[in-house]
Amino acid sequence: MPMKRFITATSVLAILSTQAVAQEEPVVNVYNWSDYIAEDTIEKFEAETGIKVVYDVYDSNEVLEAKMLTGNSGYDVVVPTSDFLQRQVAAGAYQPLDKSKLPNLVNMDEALMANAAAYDEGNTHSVIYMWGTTGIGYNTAMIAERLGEDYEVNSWDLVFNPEIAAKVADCGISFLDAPTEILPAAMNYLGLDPRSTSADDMQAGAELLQTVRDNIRYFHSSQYINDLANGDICVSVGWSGDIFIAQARAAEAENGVEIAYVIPNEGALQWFDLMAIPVDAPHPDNAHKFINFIMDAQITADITNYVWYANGNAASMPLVDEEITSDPGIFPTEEAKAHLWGSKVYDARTDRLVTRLWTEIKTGQ
Ligand code: SPD
Repeated sequence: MPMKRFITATSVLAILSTQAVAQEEPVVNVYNWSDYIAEDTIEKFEAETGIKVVYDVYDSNEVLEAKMLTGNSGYDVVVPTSDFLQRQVAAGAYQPLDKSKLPNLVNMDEALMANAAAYDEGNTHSVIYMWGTTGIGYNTAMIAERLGEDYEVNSWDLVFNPEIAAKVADCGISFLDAPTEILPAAMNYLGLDPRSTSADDMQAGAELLQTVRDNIRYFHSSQYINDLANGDICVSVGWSGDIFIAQARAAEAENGVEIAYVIPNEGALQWFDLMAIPVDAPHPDNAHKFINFIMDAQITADITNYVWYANGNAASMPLVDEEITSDPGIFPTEEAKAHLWGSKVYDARTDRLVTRLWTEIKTGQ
């Protein structure tokens, strides 16, 4: 996506100082991923601070990025993923955090924050919200029916090997509508560097995806949670916590559907979602209060316990359910970690190529 907006340091200061003197109304506008917060987080923040939260959701970094690069989104806190954050920071979309207003920063895991600093030097503009992997969720019974009881789901073969994918296509395969995640996974499956930006490598990944295209029922980044939980689809390339939410919803519904999540042996993308404050946020002080509140150990633990995503808050870990901390799909083993790759930031040329390839894949051209 082209950078539509470049904001100078002087204009940033001008915006910030105008906001600093203005009295803020007791409102904070938060824009976060869908299915990504505990049931009572907002209620607790409002009760503790008297600040009303206006909460909107999205399921795509591209949608968020379009708003951030256009400006005047009206949001005070947003939650971009690492690679998208990096280029939005470069475009001047976020204001530096005032760390004196974030005493709960001491709760954060230093090693994870150091990893996140690769995308935002010195963690100047952002704090980790949650992190996860992009792997495969599947309906254990439906896959066993089609591939045999002994078939172990541990490889991208399930979705990228055309013969295997064809055998499970009838019960429904979904892919995230996230080109910067699916294309690298396909490249990795072919033995190429998933972080490569070579046009040839990307073309090869796209060609692989075209060979399985007819087996994919849809590309969507949130619908799969309920569809998996209801048994309406049987395989999703999706985000770790979302698959576990599907698992929990099925268990709650007592509908006999059993869902599992796997980080394939060939490896998977590991990403961070980070809280940041748009440069033109109308309520930056309230935004800092909201971010600080989220970094409270109990609040973050409540979120992880509800959405089944790992967090970057060391102080919260003793408060996270053991069922979650011991699950290798949420906290990967050392062996699995060795095969994870981090998000790669694309320049405008690569971004245009990815967008074109993705459109061709989705439309089957
Ligand atoms: N339902 C919450 C999904 C959060 C996904 N974050 C996006 C990660 C992109 N790599």
